[in-house]
Order: sequence, then structure tokens, then C-alpha cells
Amino acid sequence: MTERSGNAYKARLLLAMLGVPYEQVLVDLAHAENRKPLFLKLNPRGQVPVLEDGGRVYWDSTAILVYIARKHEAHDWLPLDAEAMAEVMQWLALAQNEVRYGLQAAYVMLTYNRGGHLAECQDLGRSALAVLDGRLSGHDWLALERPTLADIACYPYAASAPQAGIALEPYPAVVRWIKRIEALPGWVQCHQG
Ligand SMILES: N[C@@H](CCC(=O)N[C@@H](CS)C(=O)NCC(=O)O)C(=O)O
Repeated sequence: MTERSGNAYKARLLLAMLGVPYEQVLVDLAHAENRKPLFLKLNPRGQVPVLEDGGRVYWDSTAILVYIARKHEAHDWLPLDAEAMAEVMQWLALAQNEVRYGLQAAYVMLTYNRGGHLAECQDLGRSALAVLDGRLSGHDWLALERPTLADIACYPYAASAPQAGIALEPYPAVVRWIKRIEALPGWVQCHQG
């Protein structure tokens, strides 16, 4: 994993909130360590996060969040019954679509000076924030009236929207929800040290 990846942060955040110890291995994205054969053996997509556990390797933050929640029987964070699980999973889908290709993409372009269609990504990012704000205007959490994987998956790149060139002021319910998440027991910062 790398400390600056919002996707790796999701896994670190859940592990911290569950009090599960883990070893963090940093991957040097700036020097394309993630494109070297050794890393591609772990994740053929060449992306962090990757989780190694019990002699097996898992990639993609959604799969990793689900794995951690199930393995540690964190039913509050990812319930087993059909309705509740689907309610959580729909937000994981938003995290992997509008958030990933909108907020994350714009964040990466501005923070790491990468090329791309910035305005389009920012528009997509704003559409993600509007959906989040709509839900959070009448609820404290994205699903099930309690913190779940839905919040962990959407939070990192919503919180870093200003670094993606998107002001959070038009989304006041999102701003209150970010503060609520950051007050949860076990919350850790994205960038350590
Ligand atoms: N869908 C993937 C996205 C992972 C992703 O975008 N990782 C970024 C860091 S946050 C990465 O490894 N970028 C390096 C690259 O693509 O070369 C997930 O949720 O894990």
C-alpha cells in the first residue's frame, strides 16, 4: 500500500476502526514501482491497494474492504441480509464510478500534475457530491443509519475534493458527514508523518 493513496487509506481506515493490526508496505508510485513485474504479480492492474493475508493476495479497495469486514465478522459495517447488504453495496458502486473517475481523477491530475480531461472529471465529481449531499441532507450516514463500508468507501476522495479543485461549500451535508466520520473511534488521518 502507499500512504498517499485514498484507496489504500480506505483499507487502513477500516482496519484501524476494527482494531485489527496489520503491516503496511509502501509502494513507490512516483517511481512506477507498481508497474514492475514483482508488483504486477500481486495485482495485474498495477494499482494499490493490495492486501496479502493467509497466503493469498487480494486487489481493489472494494474487494479488500469486503474481505476485511467478512473475515472479522464486522456485520455492523457490512451486514449479511440481502436488503441491508445491497444498501451498502450501492454506495461502494458510487465510490468506484463517479467518485473514482470524477473526484479521484481530478485530484490526481491536480496533485500529481497528470494530464486528462480535468473539467469533465470535476463535473463527474460534483455529480458524486450532489448524490452524497442529497442522501446526507436527511441522514447522518450513507446507509442503514450507522457507519458502514459505504461511508469508508466514499469518504477519502469526498474529503479531498478541494484538492481536486472542487469547493465543498455547496455540499453542507457532506461537510458535516466528513466531520462525523473524523470523530469516529479509531479514525486515522490519510497522510501520516
Ligand atoms: N479501483 C481501484 C482503484 C485503485 C487506484 O486507482 N489506485 C491508484 C492509487 S489511489 C494507483 O495505484 N494508481 C497508480 C496507477 O494507476 O498507475 C481500487 O479501488 O482499488
